[in-house]
Amino acid sequence: MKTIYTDTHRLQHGNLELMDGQLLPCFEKPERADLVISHVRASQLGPVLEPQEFGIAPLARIHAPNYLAFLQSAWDAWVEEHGSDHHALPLNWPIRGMRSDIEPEAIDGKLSYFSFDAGTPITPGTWQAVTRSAYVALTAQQWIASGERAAFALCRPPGHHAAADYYGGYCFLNNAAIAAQAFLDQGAARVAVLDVDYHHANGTQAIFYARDDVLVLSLHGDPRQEFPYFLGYADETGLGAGEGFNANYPLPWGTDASTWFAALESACERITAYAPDALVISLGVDTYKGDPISQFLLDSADYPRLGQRLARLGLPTLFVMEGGYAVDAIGVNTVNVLTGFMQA
Ligand code: SP5
Ligand code: ZN
Repeated sequence: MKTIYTDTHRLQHGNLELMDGQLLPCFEKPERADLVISHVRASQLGPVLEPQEFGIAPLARIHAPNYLAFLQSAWDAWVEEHGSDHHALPLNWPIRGMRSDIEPEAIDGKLSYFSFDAGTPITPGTWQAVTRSAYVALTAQQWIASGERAAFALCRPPGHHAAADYYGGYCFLNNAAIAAQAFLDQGAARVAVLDVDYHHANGTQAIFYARDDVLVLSLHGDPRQEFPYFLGYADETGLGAGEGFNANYPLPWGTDASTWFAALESACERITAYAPDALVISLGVDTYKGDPISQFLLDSADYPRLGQRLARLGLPTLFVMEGGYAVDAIGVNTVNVLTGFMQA
């Protein structure tokens, strides 16, 4: 299996995120992808290739023009207002009854208008890093479109919390959604996106919620207990033409492998019934028992089994890297999924 990767991810290197009442060093840090790529290289998985350039068009198939314009200009606008000593974080959000329909002029207002958390700093290299991360996904998608059974897009920053016009949860551009749309634009009739990251795929869900050409499925920490709290319930099944094409599997804190794999089995049955032309896996390994911000109990030896089950779906499969914060283990766990897939 080919891996697509670029060092450009290191340009997203935030200093601080708001967590547990403190400004803590960012959990979503360059060492994550560095560890994964070094484990890929040490394994027999296959070659590592650089991404190609795709310009703005495939990003604009998913994201709103004013949102892309904001992301591209946000750091410069921040520096003009606040200088470059601190990375850009939002401060307040429009809760019930406040206006959320007008993009403010001031950069602090814009940051809040386009974000949903204070864990996702914008830095000097954010735009460069996030566009290259999307190009990693698009390059891997092209390999599959040209006949590869599977490919691994080692994206960083991750993408699944980003919607058409908002960022958060360490995500800015929805790499998996951009790749899924590319399959459709190249002639696929149906694509399934299965998100196995610990957190709900709120951005991917929102992007495709009213559509029947993308089936979105997500296994995740129950939003009653877990971030992002305001989406990911089981009764969110799609809207209009999209009714029946969204499936959530919320699971409680402390979920172990047997419960998690039972939910995976249900999701896999839904995918088989949908009979998509391609499958995108949003691959987070923050389901690991040692993850510092998550509360599931999967062990490293469980990840090959995930890859094996996905291989049995028999579909062209694009793996897109999402979360996973136990830096010591994320290389092993990620490569375990991929080698499990290859061996099946
Ligand atoms: C891509 C991805 O995995 N994003 C995850 C974003 C999580 N953001 C912070 C969640 C904080 C939940 N509380 C953790 C408490 C740790 N003491
Ligand atoms: Zn996650």
